[in-house]
Amino acid sequence: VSEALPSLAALREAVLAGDRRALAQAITLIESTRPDHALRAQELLEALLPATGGAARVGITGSPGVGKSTFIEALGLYLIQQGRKVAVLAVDPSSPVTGGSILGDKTRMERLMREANAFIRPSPSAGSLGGVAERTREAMLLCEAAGFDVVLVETVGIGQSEVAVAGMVDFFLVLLMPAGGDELQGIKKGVMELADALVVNKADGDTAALAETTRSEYAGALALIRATSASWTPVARKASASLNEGISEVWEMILEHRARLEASGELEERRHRQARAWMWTLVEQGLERAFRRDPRVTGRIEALEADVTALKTTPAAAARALLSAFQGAEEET
Ligand SMILES: Nc1nc2c(ncn2[C@@H]2O[C@H](COP(=O)(O)OP(=O)(O)O)[C@@H](O)[C@H]2O)c(=O)[nH]1
Ligand SMILES: [Mg+2]
Repeated sequence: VSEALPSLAALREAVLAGDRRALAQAITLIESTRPDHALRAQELLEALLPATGGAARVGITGSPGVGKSTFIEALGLYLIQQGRKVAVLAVDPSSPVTGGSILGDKTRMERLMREANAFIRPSPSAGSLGGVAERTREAMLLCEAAGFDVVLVETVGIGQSEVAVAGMVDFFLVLLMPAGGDELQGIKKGVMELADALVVNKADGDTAALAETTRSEYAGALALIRATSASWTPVARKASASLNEGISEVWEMILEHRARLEASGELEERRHRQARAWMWTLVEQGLERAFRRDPRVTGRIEALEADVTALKTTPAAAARALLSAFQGAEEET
């Protein structure tokens, strides 16, 4: 953050007024690694908290090439036509080099980018998945404070990022490729269990028939998974993002899910659960940082690790030794 930042009060007002430039600056502030920025960012978030929570939060995942960007652009443009304001965020810890390859790849959502009611932000470029996810979550709150009523969070379907994104949204959608026979391809059971819907994309041209076969296979697979909600059973659909087919239907489905979970109280409960889990994630991260930095711990880590590797002590005994060193230090300070 080289440019001078406006005062917090000014930034807060501008974000609340829906100023996209201010929103971008605010997100830059939360992504900054400077301690003074981190303090200001937290102050800003606190001040904006009452204005958050108003968006439909939708996570979208899928393997590279499945059509996430094309789908998000089609959905975003559709929503803007409906009078919505749409923010697109990304969690992409896989590519620190490009600073968010997800949104920087060949489909850049150029049409969506030109819309006054759209805001697109690539993944933060630095940090662990935990750090990236944390900042995306905060960015989502800022988008809500700026009046965006739909937040689409994109993540690439590799590693643990789906779990992180599913843990910050109201609806988690998995995009899939039309694929043959027994290769219920790519999708891990764990991801399937997170999904509120599976959507087979590219249901067009040569792959139209295959998309339908794939969809019905996934529908069968979903039926074997126990539903996690009393009011919603995950479904398998198909769409063609490039032909703009099935997009409005996907949105109707998301609204239906929303209406049902709102009526049953599950939507509120889901968000409460996510907020509590987020707090504990931060506590755990903070504790681990403090632990690793503690002088009484750091001095002993190397030797204990060596003992564990050489089978001179058990991991449990080594962990106990480190923890009591840490706790002893805590009590004396
Ligand atoms: N036939 C067809 N191609 C699509 C569709 N959606 C995306 N594609 C193409 O698939 C490729 C990858 O799309 P992209 O949106 O960049 O995928 P991402 O990597 O998941 O973001 C591009 O060449 C798109 O034009 C679709 O619905 N039908
Ligand atoms: Mg993409």
